Amino acid sequence: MQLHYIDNAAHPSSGGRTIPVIDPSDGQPFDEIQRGSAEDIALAVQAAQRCLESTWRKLSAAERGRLLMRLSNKVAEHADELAAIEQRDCGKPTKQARADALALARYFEFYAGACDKLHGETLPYLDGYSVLTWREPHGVTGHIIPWNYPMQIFGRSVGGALAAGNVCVVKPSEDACLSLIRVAQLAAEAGFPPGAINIVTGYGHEVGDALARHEGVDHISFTGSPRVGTLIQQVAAERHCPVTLELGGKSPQLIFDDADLDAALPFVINAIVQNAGQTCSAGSRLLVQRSIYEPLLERLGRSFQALRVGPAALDLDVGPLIRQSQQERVRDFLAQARDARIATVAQGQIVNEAPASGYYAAPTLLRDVPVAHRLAQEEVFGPVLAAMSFEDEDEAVQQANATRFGLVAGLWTRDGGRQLRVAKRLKSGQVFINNYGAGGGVELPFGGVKSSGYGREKGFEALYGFTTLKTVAIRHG
Ligand code: TXE
Repeated sequence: MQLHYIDNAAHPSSGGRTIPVIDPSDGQPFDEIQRGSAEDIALAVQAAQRCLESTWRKLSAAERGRLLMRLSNKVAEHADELAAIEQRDCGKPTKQARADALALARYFEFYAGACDKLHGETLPYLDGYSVLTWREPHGVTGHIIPWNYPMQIFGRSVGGALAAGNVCVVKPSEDACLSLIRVAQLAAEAGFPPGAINIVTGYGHEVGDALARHEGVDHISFTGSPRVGTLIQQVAAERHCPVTLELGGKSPQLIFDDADLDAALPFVINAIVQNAGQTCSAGSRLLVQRSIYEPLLERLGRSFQALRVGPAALDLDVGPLIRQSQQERVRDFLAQARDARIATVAQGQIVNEAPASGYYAAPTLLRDVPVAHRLAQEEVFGPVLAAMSFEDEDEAVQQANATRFGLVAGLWTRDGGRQLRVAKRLKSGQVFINNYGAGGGVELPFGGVKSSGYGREKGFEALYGFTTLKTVAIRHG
């Protein structure tokens, strides 16, 4: 049985209720988490506030950096343990679970080094004045984390917030809490004072909502669905609390006829099957120049057929989806594709070892998906790639921008002028040219435009979002 982690100690929920933890590989419960309440959130916020006043705000930036570095080392030492926890809880194949644990260590390492590089400025002003700016932490930051990459999203948001001098109350997804409870324990072992990192588990509409509403929370970082992002924004607006929102995407991969296809195809496939397509930056739309559309689909189809899906521990190309409702969601999208007579080019194989009760979905390549169809507009959050063709640069850009989202875009062409022309016209927070994701670099600011949200996490840029700027004007007298 897992408990909340508040003030560097395990806490049962005030209501005494729990939620079962299900293994997505077989659909069976294997643990329980606390079903938290607004009271538990209040307790965690008070712990964070006490920490801020008594210790945290008195630490120098360098001391915060040393703590984060110690935590990075702890996470790296426990990478196998954390990966095993994540594998069972989220259904991640071994390679992905391990990559997530190592990415978490890398986030803490990056933000450890960033702590003492964040500074304000002095500004030229009237004679007789000196004007300076201070970058100050918001105070208590609230972090609402989804289930697709718990460790990575914790690393990028909590890592940045702590580096900037905030203390954190974290509400992980009810579908994926276990690794983050363990990370909070490791933080205590690394020397983080009680109250710096607090974890309260439970349902979004109960604990997440209470966190977003709590007057003592000074900033909210949310990653999740556009629907809940809107709710958070509304709740936060009532008390003018700043928010950072990352709400997913329908990211295009544009392939022009001069592209290096040998290089492109592994990226195109990985971008939609990684984590079973449950990735905010999944490359879920494939836009191909008409002259190479047919041969490319044929090649890609063969690769899709070879993809194997099965239980996380088998470490195949694709693991299960997180829960039954996500599996139903993917099936529903595919049923709509059939109804609209959208043709399937190829599907991967669910291997025999997969128990019938796990939440599996075969990777699916669809062709000629109309731009206005839901499959080209909405996030499936499963391994479903929607292909369509374009004639020229203008049509490519128009199709790429024709959704409400704008998180990431991939662009494949050898033409240097076209690389920059098209990249400038794409409405998205990141553009990858002749690659996709750049290896996930923690240094690279990440976030969207339009319904993909706003604000940036990752990289140094995140620290500006986790601080507020104070202007201090001194008259010399
Ligand atoms: O997300 P939710 P769900 C997308 C993806 C997926 C869909 C639904 O398309 O298929 O959203 O997933 C908490 N107040 N993404 O339903 O509900 C919740 O407990 C405060 C994209 O799982 O948005 C969890 O911790 N918090 C995405 C977190 O919000 C609330 C990642 C996300 O869950 C809340 C996940 C409330 N009223 C899903 N209701 C990405 N951008 O990567 C829920 N939560």
